[in-house]
Amino acid sequence: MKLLVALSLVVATCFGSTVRQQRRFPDDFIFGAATSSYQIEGAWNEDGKGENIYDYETHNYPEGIADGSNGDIAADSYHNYKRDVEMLRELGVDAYRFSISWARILPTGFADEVNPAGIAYYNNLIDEMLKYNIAPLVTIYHWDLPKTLQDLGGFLNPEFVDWFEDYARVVFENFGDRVKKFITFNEPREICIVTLMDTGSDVKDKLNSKAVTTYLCAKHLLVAHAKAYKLYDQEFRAKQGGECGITISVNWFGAATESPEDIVAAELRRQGEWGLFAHPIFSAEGGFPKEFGEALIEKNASLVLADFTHEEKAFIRGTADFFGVNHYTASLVYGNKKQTESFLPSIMDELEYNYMEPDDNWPAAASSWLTLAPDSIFKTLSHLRTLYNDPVFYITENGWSTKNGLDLFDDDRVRYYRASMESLLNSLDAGIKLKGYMAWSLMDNFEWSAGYTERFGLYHVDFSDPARTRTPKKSAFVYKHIVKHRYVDYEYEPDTMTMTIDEGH
Ligand code: GBH
Repeated sequence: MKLLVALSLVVATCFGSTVRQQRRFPDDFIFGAATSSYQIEGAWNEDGKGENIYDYETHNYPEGIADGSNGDIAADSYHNYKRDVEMLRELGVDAYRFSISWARILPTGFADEVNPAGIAYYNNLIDEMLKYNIAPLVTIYHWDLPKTLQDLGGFLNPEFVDWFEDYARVVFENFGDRVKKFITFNEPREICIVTLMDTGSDVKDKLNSKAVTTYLCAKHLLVAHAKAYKLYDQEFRAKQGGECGITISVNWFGAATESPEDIVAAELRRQGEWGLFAHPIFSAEGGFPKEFGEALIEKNASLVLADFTHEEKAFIRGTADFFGVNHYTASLVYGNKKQTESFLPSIMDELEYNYMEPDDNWPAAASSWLTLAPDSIFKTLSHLRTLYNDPVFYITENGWSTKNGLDLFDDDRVRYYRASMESLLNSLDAGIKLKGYMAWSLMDNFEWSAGYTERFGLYHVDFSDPARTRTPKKSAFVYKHIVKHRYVDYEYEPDTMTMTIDEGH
């Protein structure tokens, strides 16, 4: 009897693995994990760091954050970076995507005053990673604008493009000898449409009361991106030999049915959600997306005021070595229903966006906006590939939220990551030039307006413990297994919840 059980187990295991092994990730596919400075670092006013807009907003308008919290200490990665690298080694990943805090290295926002302690922090982190062959993927801007620059109008001031170029130069000069992949901006859409709405103050009235600010922000951001890209290309690439791209949030927006209205509405939604930022860089003709622009111009809307000049279009076109995609979820768009309630009275209203919602059958995460939609990475990348002539992609974020609490057995997150892996494999099978995948997030962190109530980490962080102890969740073990064996093993269960570092890491 015992023998029989044992035998059938062997058979089942062999069968399982031979089937799965037909779909493997190539050896040079880069697996990693991601974070961002404000969400993990803490040390908000230590060692000469300047104040940024999130310091300011969370301190002055805590009511805008679900639990009234802030990133003053967060996961305290400023003091725990060695443990962070140890976690990356435990996972066995090839890369770590983190961001630089602008105000930590340039406390006034301007490049004439560099903070040596800030530079030292990132040098230490990078050097620690490189000891173990973990490649840094550096996001230059992940939302934490120096407050001084916001006071001068932030992204709405045309000078922004020069401030950013100067800042990018400091980053390339100091870290480019060791960092071979730079991302200028994380999620322009969230910067120009959503981010500031996330915080407590009524920034909507202060600076986003008209859609024109969205388009102006987009325009300045894109020119700043292009300037930084050209700076890298002309002054650093020859000696540093790296690459520079941008990360855009691209969720999948599909037509709810095959009806022509739904199809048109979905296309317009895609253009307004991410085409606004992707089209100027990745399309052959450049500029804001055509149908979207026409729809707005017809309504005499404010895009006209912020459109690109012919020179700007040409300047921005083609300025990315890769397309970073943050992908989380999908929605179905209905052409026959207008969105009744939009969360900001600007771009949505101008366009009279059509209604969208996830399918009822898609499992829901702790975050209201996040569901597990079928094969949505593949749908997204296939679409982008066709539109933008087959660029190189990295998935720079993808992940699942659970509620606050010590929930180490995160089977929902495991299910989500496994589904993502299948969708990545579908993309690779189709010949899409997808080179890597970063899980969001390495650890629980300050989830913007949700504070610490929603958690995305592969590692749990105890925010009530001064040591900010990190503990691997089940998903960390499952991800590690995938990274190591290069396929998705549905039978795999960690037999202990104690992590070790494998040889060679
Ligand atoms: C990413 O944004 C960010 O890059 C990262 O910093 C963040 O931690 C991660 O995702 C998880 O959220 O609450 O209905 O108003 C993803 C895009 C845009 C998703 C803003 C949440 C708020 C929607 N995010 N959105 S709502």
